[in-house]
Amino acid sequence: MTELQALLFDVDGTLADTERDGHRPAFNRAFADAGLDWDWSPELYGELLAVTGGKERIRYYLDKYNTGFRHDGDLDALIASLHKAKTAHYTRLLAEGAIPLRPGVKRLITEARAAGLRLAVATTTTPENVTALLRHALHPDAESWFEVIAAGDVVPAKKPDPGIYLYAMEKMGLTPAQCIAFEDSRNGILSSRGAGLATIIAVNGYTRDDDFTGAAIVLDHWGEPGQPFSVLQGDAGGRDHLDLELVRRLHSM
Ligand code: XBP
Ligand code: MG
Repeated sequence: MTELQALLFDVDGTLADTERDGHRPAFNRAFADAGLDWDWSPELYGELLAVTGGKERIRYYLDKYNTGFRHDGDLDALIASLHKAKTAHYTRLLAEGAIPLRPGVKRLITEARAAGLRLAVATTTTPENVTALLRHALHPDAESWFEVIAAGDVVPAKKPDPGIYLYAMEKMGLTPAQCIAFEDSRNGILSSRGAGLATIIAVNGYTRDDDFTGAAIVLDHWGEPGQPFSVLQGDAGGRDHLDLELVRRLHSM
């Protein structure tokens, strides 16, 4: 049995519930700044989450939900500028402390660091978004706790492509058998499993009904002592929160 060496974390939906009240309003503010009347409701946003990556999501919206939109200039440039404004709004929201970490995240990361496990991030979101979340929601120095922050356009294809996880492991000199991934969505698990990783899922409001075939376990959240998780799929061996012992057990299954 290969010993567990590293924990690889998705960010959006996994470390924090960022989509509905973070990314979504940031997109809407960027649209309003540009004089566009586009408004992504919580329901519509749930459908747009089929596509990962903010720039890719705007394009998908235009292709599928706003087909009447006409732009005389360079559409790629418009999307890039909307996305830049969105990132500024989103990181400002994080700096204001608008988005907390999900239950159990800080405790597990602290436990993993104390045990000498290596940590990395593998996400489709923009690198500044990761830095801002880690700094404002986890710890001012938290960026330095992660050996690799693999994010955004560093790989040619975003999740569900496995590229971002493969990139992180290559940088760390680790094999999939030495790592475990933490995810929240169908696109996330397709990426992590595609990279050969055992995967722990904590769902959120947008992903509760996703297909998580192949997950080591599916939880409603990571749990805290006194704030137990519910097991939606798999076997937690009678435990009620995700600690390192349970992570190691799930990795060895
Ligand atoms: C996250 C995403 C991202 C964010 C927006 O997916 O899909 O696109 O919603 O980020 P995952 P950007 O959790 O699977 O990584 O606007 O910075 O692209
Ligand atoms: Mg996610």
